[in-house]
Amino acid sequence: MLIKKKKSWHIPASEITPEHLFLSRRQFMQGAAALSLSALLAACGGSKAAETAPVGRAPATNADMTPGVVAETMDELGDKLTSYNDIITYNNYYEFSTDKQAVSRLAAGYLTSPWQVEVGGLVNKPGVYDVDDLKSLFDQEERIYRLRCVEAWSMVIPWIGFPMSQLLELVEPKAEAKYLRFETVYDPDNMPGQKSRWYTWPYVEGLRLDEAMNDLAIFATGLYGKDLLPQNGSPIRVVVPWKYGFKSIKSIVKIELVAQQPTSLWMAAAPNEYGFYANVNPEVNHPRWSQATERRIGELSRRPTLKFNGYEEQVAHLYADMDLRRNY
Ligand SMILES: Nc1nc2c(c(=O)[nH]1)N[C@H]1C(S)=C(S)[C@@H](COP(=O)(O)O)O[C@H]1N2
Ligand SMILES: [Mo]
Repeated sequence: MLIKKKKSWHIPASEITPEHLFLSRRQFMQGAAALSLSALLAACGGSKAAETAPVGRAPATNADMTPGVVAETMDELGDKLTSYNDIITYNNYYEFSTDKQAVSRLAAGYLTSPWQVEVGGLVNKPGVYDVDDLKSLFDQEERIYRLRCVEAWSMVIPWIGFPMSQLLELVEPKAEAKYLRFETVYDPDNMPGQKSRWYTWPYVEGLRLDEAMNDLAIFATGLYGKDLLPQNGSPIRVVVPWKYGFKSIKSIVKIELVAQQPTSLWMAAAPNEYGFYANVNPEVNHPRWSQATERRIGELSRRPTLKFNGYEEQVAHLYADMDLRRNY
């Protein structure tokens, strides 16, 4: 008898609740207004990010689909690594597409070298860093983390990167600095999704400074023993594993230390659905679906979602005096 195995990336459409299917007419109108404003801004010379980052794309080549060498095959809970193929072909990256299975193709050949990251705002030592220099300045470590998307699917990914705290110590945040604000590259000519009027580009995310100083928070430059591919946020991205995946912002060009809580792209798009903290929490449902369980990519049955995505011991103290229902 021939048993036809479902492809591991196949997920019945009924299980997926895309983050993007929510915009009301009012938000659509705001989006339209934002578009005409950004068109005006572009006419005035474009964004700073577009000037500091390389833009363009190389002819798409056959990307190497073989993983590199990893030190471990499981996370600390005994969950096995998601396959390299799933990690590089099932992606949320709205700058390229809202279709997870189209992102890797559309991002293929996107040029991410050389690449600079500007670190500024409320710091004593602002600077512009070449990603290659960051990689030699700080030891690169492997960190096996669970990634839990707010859409209720998850993966286990062996990242390569360095703790955020190391870069922060280098730039010396001032006493007034309370938050970090991250920005993804703005490059609509090469990122077709950025032509969409539904979102306020560039993608922005933020963390509280003490969250960023936590040892779990890293800047990732690789996974599965190799440099990141464009679809995973090459050449450098944030990874904060106790928060929903959307906090782990890809392909960053700017990090600013600020006094006020930044407004992320998702907070601007749907403030009633996405808050600043976005800590993984099975007890607080998304307004449109349950967060109690999740589907691990490559597995068939669902599993319970863990508070703080299983990192409670390391991070719960950061939120000791907070109401996690109000601060969602
Ligand atoms: N700039 C940017 N960063 C982003 C996103 C995005 O659309 N744009 N999607 C987020 C979401 S919703 C998730 S779940 C993760 C997915 O990361 P992965 O594709 O590397 O698994 O990236 C996050 N970072
Ligand atoms: Mo996500």
